[in-house]
Amino acid sequence: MDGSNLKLQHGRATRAIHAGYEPADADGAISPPVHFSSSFSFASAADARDAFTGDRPAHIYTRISNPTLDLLERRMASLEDAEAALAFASGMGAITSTLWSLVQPGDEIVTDLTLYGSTFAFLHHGLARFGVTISPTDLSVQKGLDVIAARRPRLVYFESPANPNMRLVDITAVSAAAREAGALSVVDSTYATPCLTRPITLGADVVLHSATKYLCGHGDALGGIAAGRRELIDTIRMTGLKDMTGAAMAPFNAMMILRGLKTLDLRMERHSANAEIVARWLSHHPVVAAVAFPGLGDFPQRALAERQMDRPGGMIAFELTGGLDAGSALMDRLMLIRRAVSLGDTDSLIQHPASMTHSTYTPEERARFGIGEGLIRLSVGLEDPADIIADLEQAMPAI
Ligand code: 3LM
Repeated sequence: MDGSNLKLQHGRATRAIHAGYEPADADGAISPPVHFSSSFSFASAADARDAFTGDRPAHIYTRISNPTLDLLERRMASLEDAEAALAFASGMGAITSTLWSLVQPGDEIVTDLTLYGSTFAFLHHGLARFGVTISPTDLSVQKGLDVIAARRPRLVYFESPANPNMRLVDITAVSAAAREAGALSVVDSTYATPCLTRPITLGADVVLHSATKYLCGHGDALGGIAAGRRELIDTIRMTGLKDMTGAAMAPFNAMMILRGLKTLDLRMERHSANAEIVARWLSHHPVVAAVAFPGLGDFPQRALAERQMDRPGGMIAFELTGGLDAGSALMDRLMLIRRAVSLGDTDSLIQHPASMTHSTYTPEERARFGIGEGLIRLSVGLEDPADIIADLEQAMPAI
Protein backbone atom coordinates (compact mmCIF):
# COMPACT_ATOMS: atom_id res chain seq x y z
CA MET A 1 0.00 0.00 0.00
CA ASP A 2 1.90 3.09 -1.10
CA GLY A 3 1.00 6.76 -0.96
CA SER A 4 -0.65 6.80 -4.36
CA ASN A 5 -3.00 3.90 -3.53
CA LEU A 6 -3.99 5.57 -0.31
CA LYS A 7 -4.57 8.90 -2.05
CA LEU A 8 -7.40 7.35 -4.02
CA GLN A 9 -9.02 5.37 -1.24
CA HIS A 10 -8.53 6.94 2.14
CA GLY A 11 -9.15 10.11 4.09
CA ARG A 12 -6.41 12.45 5.23
CA ALA A 13 -6.35 11.24 8.87
CA THR A 14 -5.80 7.69 7.59
CA ARG A 15 -3.09 8.75 5.16
CA ALA A 16 -1.30 10.70 7.91
CA ILE A 17 -0.95 7.38 9.74
CA HIS A 18 -0.35 4.90 6.90
CA ALA A 19 0.65 6.50 3.58
CA GLY A 20 3.90 5.22 2.12
CA TYR A 21 4.54 2.41 4.62
CA GLU A 22 3.75 -1.30 4.86
CA PRO A 23 4.86 -3.18 8.02
CA ALA A 24 5.50 -6.24 5.81
CA ASP A 25 8.47 -4.36 4.33
CA ALA A 26 10.13 -4.12 7.77
CA ASP A 27 9.61 -7.47 9.55
CA GLY A 28 6.08 -6.44 10.53
CA ALA A 29 7.17 -3.40 12.55
CA ILE A 30 4.14 -1.12 12.88
CA SER A 31 6.42 1.78 13.73
CA PRO A 32 8.79 2.28 10.77
CA PRO A 33 12.53 1.74 11.21
CA VAL A 34 14.78 4.81 11.29
CA HIS A 35 17.81 4.73 9.01
CA PHE A 36 20.57 6.50 10.91
CA SER A 37 23.01 6.27 8.05
CA SER A 38 24.75 9.16 6.33
CA SER A 39 25.98 7.03 3.42
CA PHE A 40 24.84 3.89 1.54
CA SER A 41 26.99 1.10 0.10
CA PHE A 42 26.93 -0.24 -3.47
CA ALA A 43 27.23 -3.84 -4.62
CA SER A 44 29.76 -2.90 -7.29
CA ALA A 45 31.59 0.04 -8.84
CA ALA A 46 29.18 -0.17 -11.78
CA ASP A 47 26.19 0.08 -9.40
CA ALA A 48 27.74 3.15 -7.78
CA ARG A 49 28.25 4.80 -11.17
CA ASP A 50 24.67 4.01 -12.22
CA ALA A 51 23.33 5.49 -8.98
CA PHE A 52 25.21 8.73 -9.68
CA THR A 53 24.07 8.94 -13.30
CA GLY A 54 20.51 8.22 -12.19
CA ASP A 55 20.28 5.08 -14.36
CA ARG A 56 19.56 3.01 -11.25
CA PRO A 57 17.56 4.72 -8.47
CA ALA A 58 19.41 4.21 -5.18
CA HIS A 59 20.15 6.00 -1.94
CA ILE A 60 23.65 7.49 -2.12
CA TYR A 61 24.03 9.94 0.76
CA THR A 62 21.52 11.40 3.24
CA ARG A 63 21.98 14.96 1.92
CA ILE A 64 20.31 13.67 -1.27
CA SER A 65 17.92 10.99 0.05
CA ASN A 66 17.43 8.47 2.86
CA PRO A 67 14.73 5.79 3.39
CA THR A 68 13.32 7.50 6.52
CA LEU A 69 13.16 10.88 4.79
CA ASP A 70 11.68 9.10 1.80
CA LEU A 71 8.78 7.84 3.92
CA LEU A 72 8.11 11.32 5.33
CA GLU A 73 8.26 12.72 1.79
CA ARG A 74 5.79 10.15 0.44
CA ARG A 75 3.45 10.78 3.36
CA MET A 76 3.57 14.56 2.91
CA ALA A 77 3.06 14.22 -0.86
CA SER A 78 -0.03 12.14 -0.13
CA LEU A 79 -1.37 14.66 2.43
CA GLU A 80 -0.81 17.58 0.05
CA ASP A 81 -2.24 15.72 -2.98
CA ALA A 82 1.10 16.36 -4.68
CA GLU A 83 3.17 14.11 -6.94
CA ALA A 84 6.25 14.43 -4.74
CA ALA A 85 7.63 16.07 -1.61
CA LEU A 86 11.05 16.85 -0.20
CA ALA A 87 12.20 17.18 3.42
CA PHE A 88 14.66 19.80 4.74
CA ALA A 89 16.45 20.63 7.97
CA SER A 90 14.08 23.54 8.66
CA GLY A 91 11.39 25.67 7.08
CA MET A 92 14.05 28.19 6.06
CA GLY A 93 15.98 25.28 4.52
CA ALA A 94 12.89 24.50 2.42
CA ILE A 95 12.33 28.13 1.41
CA THR A 96 15.95 28.92 0.53
CA SER A 97 16.57 25.60 -1.29
CA THR A 98 13.37 26.06 -3.31
CA LEU A 99 14.05 29.66 -4.31
CA TRP A 100 17.76 29.10 -5.08
CA SER A 101 16.59 26.31 -7.41
CA LEU A 102 13.88 28.23 -9.24
CA VAL A 103 15.20 31.76 -9.81
CA GLN A 104 18.29 33.32 -11.36
CA PRO A 105 19.80 36.83 -11.62
CA GLY A 106 17.50 39.14 -13.57
CA ASP A 107 14.34 37.32 -12.46
CA GLU A 108 11.53 39.00 -10.54
CA ILE A 109 9.58 37.56 -7.60
CA VAL A 110 6.20 39.12 -6.82
CA THR A 111 5.39 38.52 -3.15
CA ASP A 112 2.40 39.27 -0.98
CA LEU A 113 2.79 42.14 1.52
CA THR A 114 3.15 40.12 4.73
CA LEU A 115 5.75 37.37 5.09
CA TYR A 116 7.49 35.61 7.98
CA GLY A 117 10.48 37.71 9.16
CA SER A 118 13.30 35.44 7.95
CA THR A 119 11.57 34.83 4.60
CA PHE A 120 11.34 38.61 4.16
CA ALA A 121 15.04 38.93 5.08
CA PHE A 122 16.12 36.14 2.70
CA LEU A 123 14.23 37.75 -0.19
CA HIS A 124 15.15 41.38 0.43
CA HIS A 125 18.63 41.03 1.95
CA GLY A 126 19.65 37.69 0.42
CA LEU A 127 18.28 37.00 -3.08
CA ALA A 128 18.09 40.73 -3.91
CA ARG A 129 21.90 40.92 -3.52
CA PHE A 130 22.20 38.37 -6.33
CA GLY A 131 20.22 40.35 -8.88
CA VAL A 132 16.70 39.07 -8.16
CA THR A 133 14.04 41.80 -8.04
CA ILE A 134 11.57 41.45 -5.15
CA SER A 135 8.23 43.20 -5.71
CA PRO A 136 5.91 43.27 -2.67
CA THR A 137 2.32 43.51 -3.91
CA ASP A 138 -1.08 43.29 -2.25
CA LEU A 139 -2.19 39.92 -3.59
CA SER A 140 -5.49 40.05 -1.69
CA VAL A 141 -7.02 42.46 -4.24
CA GLN A 142 -7.63 42.40 -8.02
CA LYS A 143 -4.92 45.05 -8.50
CA GLY A 144 -2.38 42.50 -7.27
CA LEU A 145 -3.49 40.03 -9.94
CA ASP A 146 -3.13 42.80 -12.52
CA VAL A 147 0.45 43.40 -11.33
CA ILE A 148 1.25 39.71 -11.94
CA ALA A 149 -0.24 39.93 -15.44
CA ALA A 150 1.65 43.14 -16.25
CA ARG A 151 5.06 42.23 -14.82
CA ARG A 152 5.11 38.54 -15.83
CA PRO A 153 7.52 37.61 -12.99
CA ARG A 154 9.38 34.30 -12.74
CA LEU A 155 7.64 33.42 -9.49
CA VAL A 156 4.82 34.53 -7.18
CA TYR A 157 5.41 33.86 -3.47
CA PHE A 158 2.96 34.19 -0.58
CA GLU A 159 1.72 32.81 2.75
CA SER A 160 -1.88 32.01 3.63
CA PRO A 161 -2.68 32.70 6.41
CA ALA A 162 0.23 35.11 6.65
CA ASN A 163 2.53 35.27 9.64
CA PRO A 164 1.81 37.24 11.82
CA ASN A 165 -1.33 39.18 10.88
CA MET A 166 -3.55 36.37 9.43
CA ARG A 167 -3.99 37.96 5.98
CA LEU A 168 -5.35 35.39 3.54
CA VAL A 169 -4.47 35.11 -0.13
CA ASP A 170 -6.89 33.50 -2.58
CA ILE A 171 -4.70 30.60 -3.69
CA THR A 172 -6.94 29.66 -6.63
CA ALA A 173 -7.04 33.20 -8.04
CA VAL A 174 -3.35 34.02 -7.52
CA SER A 175 -2.12 30.64 -8.82
CA ALA A 176 -4.29 31.06 -11.93
CA ALA A 177 -2.96 34.58 -12.48
CA ALA A 178 0.61 33.31 -12.06
CA ARG A 179 0.07 30.44 -14.50
CA GLU A 180 -1.48 32.83 -17.02
CA ALA A 181 1.61 35.07 -16.72
CA GLY A 182 4.03 32.15 -17.11
CA ALA A 183 5.08 32.38 -13.42
CA LEU A 184 5.41 29.66 -10.80
CA SER A 185 3.27 30.02 -7.66
CA VAL A 186 4.85 29.06 -4.34
CA VAL A 187 2.72 29.05 -1.17
CA ASP A 188 3.95 28.81 2.42
CA SER A 189 1.09 26.88 4.06
CA THR A 190 2.71 26.48 7.50
CA TYR A 191 -0.24 28.07 9.34
CA ALA A 192 -2.86 26.03 7.49
CA THR A 193 -1.35 22.52 7.19
CA PRO A 194 -2.88 20.06 4.69
CA CYS A 195 -5.71 19.47 7.17
CA LEU A 196 -7.12 22.95 6.49
CA THR A 197 -6.00 23.86 2.94
CA ARG A 198 -4.55 21.97 -0.05
CA PRO A 199 -2.70 24.57 -2.19
CA ILE A 200 -1.67 22.08 -4.92
CA THR A 201 -5.31 21.13 -5.49
CA LEU A 202 -6.10 24.85 -5.72
CA GLY A 203 -3.53 25.30 -8.50
CA ALA A 204 -0.25 26.23 -6.77
CA ASP A 205 3.01 24.81 -8.16
CA VAL A 206 4.85 24.35 -4.86
CA VAL A 207 3.61 24.24 -1.26
CA LEU A 208 6.12 24.89 1.53
CA HIS A 209 6.00 24.17 5.25
CA SER A 210 7.96 24.84 8.35
CA ALA A 211 7.46 21.27 9.64
CA THR A 212 8.81 22.60 12.94
CA LYS A 213 5.28 23.87 13.61
CA TYR A 214 2.00 21.92 13.37
CA LEU A 215 3.38 18.99 11.34
CA CYS A 216 5.76 18.08 14.16
CA GLY A 217 3.35 19.56 16.67
CA HIS A 218 5.29 19.03 19.88
CA GLY A 219 7.96 21.72 19.65
CA ASP A 220 10.84 19.26 19.69
CA ALA A 221 12.20 19.08 16.13
CA LEU A 222 12.99 21.49 13.29
CA GLY A 223 12.04 20.55 9.75
CA GLY A 224 10.82 21.82 6.40
CA ILE A 225 8.83 20.41 3.48
CA ALA A 226 8.33 21.32 -0.17
CA ALA A 227 5.72 19.50 -2.26
CA GLY A 228 4.61 19.77 -5.88
CA ARG A 229 5.13 18.23 -9.32
CA ARG A 230 7.85 15.56 -9.42
CA GLU A 231 9.89 17.44 -12.00
CA LEU A 232 10.03 20.58 -9.81
CA ILE A 233 10.76 18.63 -6.62
CA ASP A 234 13.55 16.68 -8.39
CA THR A 235 15.10 19.99 -9.49
CA ILE A 236 14.93 21.37 -5.95
CA ARG A 237 16.49 18.15 -4.57
CA MET A 238 19.36 17.98 -7.07
CA THR A 239 20.23 21.71 -7.15
CA GLY A 240 18.96 23.75 -4.17
CA LEU A 241 19.22 21.00 -1.57
CA LYS A 242 22.18 18.90 -2.78
CA ASP A 243 24.48 21.59 -4.17
CA MET A 244 23.40 24.94 -2.72
CA THR A 245 22.06 24.84 0.85
CA GLY A 246 22.76 21.26 1.96
CA ALA A 247 19.86 21.76 4.37
CA ALA A 248 18.95 18.07 4.64
CA MET A 249 16.63 16.84 7.40
CA ALA A 250 18.18 14.50 9.99
CA PRO A 251 16.61 11.00 10.04
CA PHE A 252 15.83 11.43 13.75
CA ASN A 253 13.81 14.57 12.97
CA ALA A 254 11.97 12.72 10.19
CA MET A 255 10.95 10.11 12.76
CA MET A 256 9.72 12.81 15.16
CA ILE A 257 7.73 14.52 12.38
CA LEU A 258 6.26 11.21 11.13
CA ARG A 259 5.13 10.60 14.70
CA GLY A 260 3.65 14.10 14.90
CA LEU A 261 1.78 13.64 11.62
CA LYS A 262 -0.12 10.65 13.03
CA THR A 263 -2.14 13.02 15.23
CA LEU A 264 -2.16 16.06 12.91
CA ASP A 265 -5.84 15.82 12.02
CA LEU A 266 -6.86 15.36 15.64
CA ARG A 267 -4.62 18.19 16.81
CA MET A 268 -5.78 20.63 14.13
CA GLU A 269 -9.36 19.97 15.14
CA ARG A 270 -8.56 20.78 18.80
CA HIS A 271 -6.22 23.71 18.00
CA SER A 272 -9.01 25.22 15.89
CA ALA A 273 -11.72 24.59 18.51
CA ASN A 274 -9.58 26.04 21.32
CA ALA A 275 -8.57 29.06 19.23
CA GLU A 276 -12.19 29.75 18.33
CA ILE A 277 -13.13 29.85 22.03
CA VAL A 278 -10.15 32.06 22.92
CA ALA A 279 -10.66 34.40 19.93
CA ARG A 280 -14.33 34.86 20.81
CA TRP A 281 -13.43 35.65 24.42
CA LEU A 282 -10.75 38.13 23.33
CA SER A 283 -13.12 39.83 20.89
CA HIS A 284 -15.56 40.55 23.73
CA HIS A 285 -12.92 41.82 26.17
CA PRO A 286 -13.10 45.59 26.82
CA VAL A 287 -9.33 46.20 26.59
CA VAL A 288 -8.92 44.26 23.32
CA ALA A 289 -8.98 46.64 20.35
CA ALA A 290 -8.85 44.13 17.50
CA VAL A 291 -8.71 40.37 16.94
CA ALA A 292 -7.72 38.71 13.66
CA PHE A 293 -8.95 35.10 13.49
CA PRO A 294 -10.50 33.48 10.39
CA GLY A 295 -13.25 31.86 12.48
CA LEU A 296 -14.74 35.15 13.73
CA GLY A 297 -17.79 36.61 11.99
CA ASP A 298 -16.11 39.99 11.54
CA PHE A 299 -12.89 38.60 10.01
CA PRO A 300 -12.41 40.83 6.93
CA GLN A 301 -11.75 37.88 4.58
CA ARG A 302 -14.40 35.62 6.10
CA ALA A 303 -15.84 34.42 2.76
CA LEU A 304 -12.38 33.41 1.51
CA ALA A 305 -11.64 31.71 4.84
CA GLU A 306 -14.79 29.63 4.48
CA ARG A 307 -13.93 28.74 0.90
CA GLN A 308 -10.25 27.97 1.39
CA MET A 309 -9.92 26.66 4.94
CA ASP A 310 -11.68 23.59 6.35
CA ARG A 311 -11.16 24.98 9.87
CA PRO A 312 -9.92 28.36 11.16
CA GLY A 313 -6.64 27.00 12.59
CA GLY A 314 -4.95 27.73 15.90
CA MET A 315 -3.34 31.15 15.35
CA ILE A 316 -4.71 34.48 16.63
CA ALA A 317 -3.32 38.00 16.18
CA PHE A 318 -4.70 40.71 18.48
CA GLU A 319 -4.01 44.19 19.71
CA LEU A 320 -4.93 45.82 23.02
CA THR A 321 -6.42 49.30 23.35
CA GLY A 322 -3.25 50.31 25.23
CA GLY A 323 -1.06 49.27 22.26
CA LEU A 324 2.45 47.90 22.68
CA ASP A 325 2.88 48.85 26.37
CA ALA A 326 -0.33 47.09 27.32
CA GLY A 327 0.60 44.08 25.20
CA SER A 328 4.03 43.82 26.85
CA ALA A 329 2.44 44.07 30.31
CA LEU A 330 0.02 41.27 29.36
CA MET A 331 2.88 39.08 28.14
CA ASP A 332 4.89 39.69 31.32
CA ARG A 333 2.06 38.59 33.61
CA LEU A 334 1.20 35.32 31.87
CA MET A 335 1.86 32.20 33.92
CA LEU A 336 0.71 29.28 31.73
CA ILE A 337 1.11 30.63 28.18
CA ARG A 338 4.81 30.66 27.29
CA ARG A 339 6.54 33.81 26.02
CA ALA A 340 8.24 32.23 23.00
CA VAL A 341 8.51 32.26 19.23
CA SER A 342 7.47 29.30 17.07
CA LEU A 343 3.90 28.06 16.81
CA GLY A 344 1.73 25.01 16.37
CA ASP A 345 2.97 23.29 19.53
CA THR A 346 0.90 21.48 22.16
CA ASP A 347 1.87 24.37 24.48
CA SER A 348 0.28 27.80 23.98
CA LEU A 349 2.94 30.32 22.89
CA ILE A 350 2.73 34.11 22.78
CA GLN A 351 5.09 36.61 21.17
CA HIS A 352 5.38 40.19 19.96
CA PRO A 353 6.18 40.08 16.20
CA ALA A 354 7.56 43.64 15.87
CA SER A 355 10.33 43.00 18.41
CA MET A 356 10.74 39.25 17.83
CA THR A 357 9.83 37.23 14.69
CA HIS A 358 9.44 40.30 12.46
CA SER A 359 12.28 42.43 13.83
CA THR A 360 14.00 41.72 10.47
CA TYR A 361 11.73 44.45 9.04
CA THR A 362 12.42 48.14 9.72
CA PRO A 363 9.58 49.98 11.50
CA GLU A 364 8.77 51.66 8.15
CA GLU A 365 8.61 48.28 6.41
CA ARG A 366 6.36 46.88 9.13
CA ALA A 367 4.01 49.85 8.73
CA ARG A 368 3.97 49.37 4.94
CA PHE A 369 3.45 45.61 5.10
CA GLY A 370 0.70 45.50 7.71
CA ILE A 371 2.57 44.39 10.83
CA GLY A 372 1.31 46.58 13.70
CA GLU A 373 3.81 47.62 16.38
CA GLY A 374 1.31 46.61 19.07
CA LEU A 375 0.28 43.32 17.46
CA ILE A 376 0.49 40.26 19.73
CA ARG A 377 0.54 36.73 18.26
CA LEU A 378 -0.94 33.82 20.16
CA SER A 379 -0.46 30.21 19.08
CA VAL A 380 -3.29 28.48 20.90
CA GLY A 381 -2.16 25.12 22.26
CA LEU A 382 -3.97 21.98 23.31
CA GLU A 383 -4.49 22.86 26.97
CA ASP A 384 -8.03 23.15 28.37
CA PRO A 385 -9.37 26.35 26.77
CA ALA A 386 -10.72 27.52 30.15
CA ASP A 387 -7.16 27.49 31.52
CA ILE A 388 -5.82 29.49 28.55
CA ILE A 389 -8.57 32.07 29.05
CA ALA A 390 -8.04 32.18 32.82
CA ASP A 391 -4.34 32.93 32.25
CA LEU A 392 -5.16 35.71 29.76
CA GLU A 393 -7.84 37.07 32.11
CA GLN A 394 -5.53 37.35 35.13
CA ALA A 395 -2.86 39.00 32.95
CA MET A 396 -5.10 41.54 31.15
CA PRO A 397 -4.39 45.18 31.99
CA ALA A 398 -7.08 46.91 34.05
CA ILE A 399 -9.72 48.81 32.08
C1 3LM B 1 7.83 31.96 14.13
N1 3LM B 1 8.40 30.85 12.13
O1 3LM B 1 7.83 32.00 15.36
P1 3LM B 1 11.87 27.20 10.47
N2 3LM B 1 7.49 29.91 7.28
C2 3LM B 1 6.70 30.37 8.27
C3 3LM B 1 7.18 30.40 9.58
O2 3LM B 1 6.37 30.86 10.54
C4 3LM B 1 8.50 29.99 9.85
C5 3LM B 1 9.29 29.53 8.80
C6 3LM B 1 8.75 29.50 7.53
C7 3LM B 1 8.80 31.12 13.40
C8 3LM B 1 9.97 30.69 13.91
S1 3LM B 1 11.24 32.92 14.66
C9 3LM B 1 12.81 33.17 15.29
C10 3LM B 1 10.78 31.25 14.98
C11 3LM B 1 5.32 30.82 7.95
C12 3LM B 1 9.08 30.02 11.22
C13 3LM B 1 10.69 29.05 9.01
O3 3LM B 1 13.13 27.40 9.70
O4 3LM B 1 11.51 25.76 10.62
O5 3LM B 1 11.86 27.98 11.76
O6 3LM B 1 10.68 27.77 9.56
O7 3LM B 1 7.00 32.61 13.45
